[in-house]
Amino acid sequence: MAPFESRRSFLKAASLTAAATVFPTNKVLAQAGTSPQQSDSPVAPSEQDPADYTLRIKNSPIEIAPKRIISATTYNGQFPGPLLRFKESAPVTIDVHNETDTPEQLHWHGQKVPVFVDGASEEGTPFIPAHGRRRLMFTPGPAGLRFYHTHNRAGANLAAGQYSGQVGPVYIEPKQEAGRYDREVFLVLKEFEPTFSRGGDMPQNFLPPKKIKALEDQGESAMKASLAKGMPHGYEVGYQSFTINGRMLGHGEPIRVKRGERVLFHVVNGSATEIRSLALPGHFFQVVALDGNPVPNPASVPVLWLGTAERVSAIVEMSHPGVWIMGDLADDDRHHGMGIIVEYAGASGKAHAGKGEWIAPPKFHWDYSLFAKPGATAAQPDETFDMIFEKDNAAEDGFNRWTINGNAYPMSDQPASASFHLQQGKRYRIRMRNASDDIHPIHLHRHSFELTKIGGKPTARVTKDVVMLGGYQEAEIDFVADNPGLTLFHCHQQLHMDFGFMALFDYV
Ligand SMILES: [Cu+2]
Repeated sequence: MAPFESRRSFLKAASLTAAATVFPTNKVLAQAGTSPQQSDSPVAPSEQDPADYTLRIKNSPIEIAPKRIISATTYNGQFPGPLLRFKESAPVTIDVHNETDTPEQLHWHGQKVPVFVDGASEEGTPFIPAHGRRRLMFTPGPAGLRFYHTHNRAGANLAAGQYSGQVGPVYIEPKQEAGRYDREVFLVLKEFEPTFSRGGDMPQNFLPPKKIKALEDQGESAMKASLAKGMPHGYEVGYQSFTINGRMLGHGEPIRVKRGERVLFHVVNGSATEIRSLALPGHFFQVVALDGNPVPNPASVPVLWLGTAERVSAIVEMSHPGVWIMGDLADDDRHHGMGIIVEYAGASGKAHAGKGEWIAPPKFHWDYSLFAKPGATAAQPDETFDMIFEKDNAAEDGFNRWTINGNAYPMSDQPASASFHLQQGKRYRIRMRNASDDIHPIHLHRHSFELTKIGGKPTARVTKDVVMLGGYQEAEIDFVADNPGLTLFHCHQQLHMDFGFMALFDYV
């Protein structure tokens, strides 16, 4: 599949599935069960109207390279799912059909939506029943790059949750675009064919080195004690194949550019578990938005780093003709597909015929504060929550168990109670301390937050919904409680969230 490009080529998902968008049967509606329009009458009038968009969750073959065809649960039989373009504040109706045997949750990541549509069973969003349908109606926002993905727990099932192909980009058109550019290209980064291993090789040294000694001592001694008891290292996940927009490097349509063009890349890390990097030899990325939100200081950087579920919007001025590999810094992952060819018009020579050239960029620390307004945020929190994140090595059937302030979120289907209580309108600060050596991409549902301290440095006006917290590091985020209802807070690494790394906030 070609990279998603420009408004011109955008098709509404509904039109892609027009043949399948037939009048819903009563059977399907009965199974759907839970829609805001449904009361006592089985079919409310608005259920009869066609939806603006239709998504079908189904198991599909996906060709990630010629004759390399994998099986994945997808949206509309494709990977990534269709690009959904919304307008800020213009309500949409979306029918989600689940053609699989498993009840599903579709999460509207990064959007300020009610619990009823957010797509997290922990908050109380109804499941999309197996072989059923839910009609969702909501007002998209805030503007910018968002995405949608499954929010099912996978646990030990590597075919479930975000290990599958249930990831698609969302772009909510702002009233005014950040930065001047000639065209847009959407890139969804995603691995396939996962396997378990003992221990992993997560990149560690790309964040500024700001370890806190006390956290390190605590984490290292817990690990030593576990290993001394004869425990193995907890399971990690690795992958056989790596793709951008569902195609391995060299097997998709190249991004064709012209010298002097300014291309706005919207990059989504759709991985279940991995941190990704992206570089384009000889070029810089001017970062204009993080997680879809414009940054106050659009700095230029040689490499983008994205934790799971993070997004970066960055403008590249095409000033270095050639045929290049835009790819991950990890050689092994790039050799297994994590890259895409960028080809200048008229470029030829030794690097042609679909094979691009790769040059590793200079060493660079990914530091969110580069994009911030210097100094501390002006706003003061009404209340501060302290959180410490800890790993209990291999404690849960060989999986690492994760805790927030000593509590692992229950791994049963039973609803859990909220551990943090919010009052509407108040501003909260979360002071996060990571007593593990892993990097955690921390996500808050249904709210955006301001990054107020990272690597010991006060920051202001970087608005995000996921932030990577480095091993044995600390960070602070502020948010305003302005969207009542149960709200899930979790690490977005599937193996971490599935094994305890979640907490619920409620409004009291
Ligand atoms: Cu984590």
